[in-house]
Amino acid sequence: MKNRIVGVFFTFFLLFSIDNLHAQKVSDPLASKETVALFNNLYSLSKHSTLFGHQDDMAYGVKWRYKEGKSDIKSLTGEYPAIFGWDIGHLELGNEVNLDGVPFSKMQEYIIDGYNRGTAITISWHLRNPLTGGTSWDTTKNTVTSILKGGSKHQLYVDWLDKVAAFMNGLKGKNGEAIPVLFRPFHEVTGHWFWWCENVCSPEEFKELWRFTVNYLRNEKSLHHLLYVYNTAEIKSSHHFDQFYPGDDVVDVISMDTYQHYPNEDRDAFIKKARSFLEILHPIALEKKKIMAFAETGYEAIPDKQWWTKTLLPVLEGFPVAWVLVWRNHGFMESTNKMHYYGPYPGQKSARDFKKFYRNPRILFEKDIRKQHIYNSVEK
Ligand code: BMA
Repeated sequence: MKNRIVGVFFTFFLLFSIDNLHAQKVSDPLASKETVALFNNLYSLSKHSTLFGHQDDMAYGVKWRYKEGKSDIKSLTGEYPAIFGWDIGHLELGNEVNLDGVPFSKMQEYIIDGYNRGTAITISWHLRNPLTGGTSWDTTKNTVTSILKGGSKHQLYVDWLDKVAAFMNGLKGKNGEAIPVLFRPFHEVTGHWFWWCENVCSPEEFKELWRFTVNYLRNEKSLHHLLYVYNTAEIKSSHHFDQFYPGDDVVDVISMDTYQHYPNEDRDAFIKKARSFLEILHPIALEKKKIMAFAETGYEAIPDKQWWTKTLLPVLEGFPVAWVLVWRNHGFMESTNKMHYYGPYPGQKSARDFKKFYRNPRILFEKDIRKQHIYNSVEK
């Protein structure tokens, strides 16, 4: 009898351990409890739901700037998005505003507001070229080499990381807890337009840069409220994805960005392209037990009145995408002489269709996500 009881206990213990061995896990062993909760909640929610996100949503929109409580998405649906995207480009210069003119002090307030609403926060970083002083789009060769250990600009890069750490440390909830951030540095690595992209940076250099960055923020600056989002542009194969992948211990989310281009890309072509990338990500995310996301997308000025239900929803169909984020609503852009926005607003051509998209039970907005209490741990 005693042996049988021991046997039963042993079996349960074994099953429990095996299950734990295979459970999804945040990459930072010291991650704060809200950060672990966010990771676990997004991981499980993604099986049936996708958070809708918008870049710079609270700061400005088409034909308005900095109006308290305003948001193009909210004006249309009555709700904010479920995830807010922000960019800290130019923080490294010590500037007061980011590369698109958003004051960092306001950005911190918006992030805190978003967190208090129970929504998720993601941050990208269009940092300047540390070698030349140019923009992120200055693809001078060997820029990455210059900031790696031993490089002429390494110390400058470390100083920049100190500024990032100070900003991240300023994000605090009501009880003094750090606000978890889905941090997406060095995005679109498989593109060819940033100084860290694959055309000007080898896989080894990229991985070293990523690992240095994460380890510095995690171990030297003791930031334990960041989830790291690895992000590609176009991906041709799982091998292509893997080439630049810096390692499971420094990545929590795997994601890609892709946009529909006017006028030479029709609906079917875009759906096919975006799905082909997600098809590559999907088995990798499953195998690694990482969260999967569609970190940036959109169709500039949304010329297709059914873009949301006839293009974006079919792209997502069948994939456990935790969030999909559309880029910023700048409005009229002097430099290009055209409208630059990706989210709808009242009266916009796709507004009606967006409301349909909003009502789709799979797509989550502010109120849905608040109910999920993503920063509270749950027994899985
Ligand atoms: C790009 C455009 C730019 C902007 C940059 C960073 O896609 O929106 O105008 O400066 O993102 O937000």
